[in-house]
Amino acid sequence: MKRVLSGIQPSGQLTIGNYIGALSKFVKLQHDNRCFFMIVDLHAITQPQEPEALREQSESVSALYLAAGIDPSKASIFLQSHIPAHAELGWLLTTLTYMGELERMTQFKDKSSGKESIGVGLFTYPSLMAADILLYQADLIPVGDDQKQHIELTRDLAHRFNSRFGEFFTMPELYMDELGGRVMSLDDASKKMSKSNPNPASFIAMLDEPDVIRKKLSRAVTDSGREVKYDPQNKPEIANLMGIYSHFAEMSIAEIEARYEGQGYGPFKKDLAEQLVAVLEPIQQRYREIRKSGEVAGVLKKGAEEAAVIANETVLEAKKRMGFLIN
Ligand code: AQP
Repeated sequence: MKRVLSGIQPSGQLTIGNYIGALSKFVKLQHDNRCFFMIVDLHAITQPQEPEALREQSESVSALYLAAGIDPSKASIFLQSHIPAHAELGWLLTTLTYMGELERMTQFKDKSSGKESIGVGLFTYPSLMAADILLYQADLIPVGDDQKQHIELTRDLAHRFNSRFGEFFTMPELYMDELGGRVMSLDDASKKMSKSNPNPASFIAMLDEPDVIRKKLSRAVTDSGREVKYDPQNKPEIANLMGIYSHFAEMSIAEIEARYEGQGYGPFKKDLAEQLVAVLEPIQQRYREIRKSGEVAGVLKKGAEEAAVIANETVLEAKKRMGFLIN
């Protein structure tokens, strides 16, 4: 069995970008792999978070994992902060990371651009992410396209550690399917759809009410043409919507083009909204039941107990190899 690890930040309401790029893949992979799915709260605080909002979002994301179909008897679901080994290995790997490597990270450039003061955590967080992955000796990392660079850094750090201290860390591989690499914003197809975008019209949240989904899609920016044709260069907005359609309806791009030939954008956008509602409404229903049941705390406790066994073992061995005295 391969080991699979991934996580999502509780930094806002999960979007369909998070669902396509990450969560829907978690659900698929849990059947044939040993899976660890975190809620990465230590990453979330690299941007300012109100304590009450962080608590609520951490619980909400955990409940959404369950509602989307992650089965806690198959996968370990836990909060990153519940396992101190993440921060510990994170520090060890930070000391092996070069400034130049972090300066090249496009996510850091995007998230820090235009800000007056930039937290050091935002800069060094890729080393913590490397620790998240290496702690579990993970083989496969299901993430969206925006995380590719961070996985490459993780591989470089694993290689650096192994060369200096002896072969130890497993070399992780990025797991991506052909669809769902990167979902773009509904108001600007040059930007990634993000849960922390202050404009709610730029994203569809997994918990948006059906009528809100319909409204947001009807207002999604498109070009002035009317041909539903996949042309990311010249028609990036429609190409983005077609990618979303393809994922939710499980249809190929060619099938979508054929279905909407000669019909214009109106019917396409309407049907897309219904495809989203058909998948998200049952998830929302389950989400409400899970929140009411109070089962999340128990799931997180069990997940952390399972994950801690492996994480503690790994960090102890890494410390031994680096020359720390162990009691
Ligand atoms: N637009 C996207 N398209 C495809 N995949 C995406 N992911 C995020 N946005 C898209 C994937 O979701 C997972 C969790 O992401 P994250 O919460 O750890 O951080 P992020 O990538 O920074 O996501 P957001 O939504 O943009 O959060 P904020 O706004 O808080 O920064 C990752 O696998 C990511 O690739």
